[in-house]
Amino acid sequence: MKLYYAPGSCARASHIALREAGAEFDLALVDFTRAEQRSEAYRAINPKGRVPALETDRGLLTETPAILAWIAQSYPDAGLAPLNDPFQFARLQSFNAYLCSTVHVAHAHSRRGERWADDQAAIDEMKRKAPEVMDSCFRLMETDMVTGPWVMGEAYSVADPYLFTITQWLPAHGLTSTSYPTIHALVQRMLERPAVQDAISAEAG
Ligand SMILES: N[C@@H](CCC(=O)N[C@@H](CS)C(=O)NCC(=O)O)C(=O)O
Repeated sequence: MKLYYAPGSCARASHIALREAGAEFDLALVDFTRAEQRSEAYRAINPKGRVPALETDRGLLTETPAILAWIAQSYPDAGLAPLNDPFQFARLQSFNAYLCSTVHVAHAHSRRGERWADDQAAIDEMKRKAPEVMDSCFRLMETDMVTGPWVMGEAYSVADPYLFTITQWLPAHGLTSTSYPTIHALVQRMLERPAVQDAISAEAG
């Protein structure tokens, strides 16, 4: 297996989950500083031009919630999802879908406005508004979604590395996780986990 990643990107969630699962995999750096994600060579691997992408023996997987669910299902002994409870599994997917489709997209409005507009004024306006939208997403997760101590309650799951990864982006918006106490405590617990420490140091090179 090979995980295509960029340091500190959303690929970190899949990276941590692979380590939690005890999977054997190689890391392949996609260097954003050289725009490698848009290179012909990388697009031949992942036409989306994004990370993460996970090369498996059955083909390429993209989209973080899909990769996380696949890891949890492929390594059931690691206990990374409520695999025997369809309702709880759907709740986990619901949380990860929110991170993917709403929170991550809110974040991208501050850095990748050119995806949605050509007009510089519109791009600037998206950038200006992004911290407000990120804050409202985090307030909603804090009050209505994250049970604590982990996202799903007592059981650690693949939702935790995903939330951890996106929470690391708050300072880019002038925000801090301390404003969301349950999420902040979860981040502190994540930082104590060997899989998280190993992933961070591997990404640092
Ligand atoms: N929906 C995708 C989003 C992937 C994505 O946008 N990844 C970012 C890094 S966090 C990326 O590759 N950006 C490169 C670019 O926009 O050029 C997922 O959740 O996996």
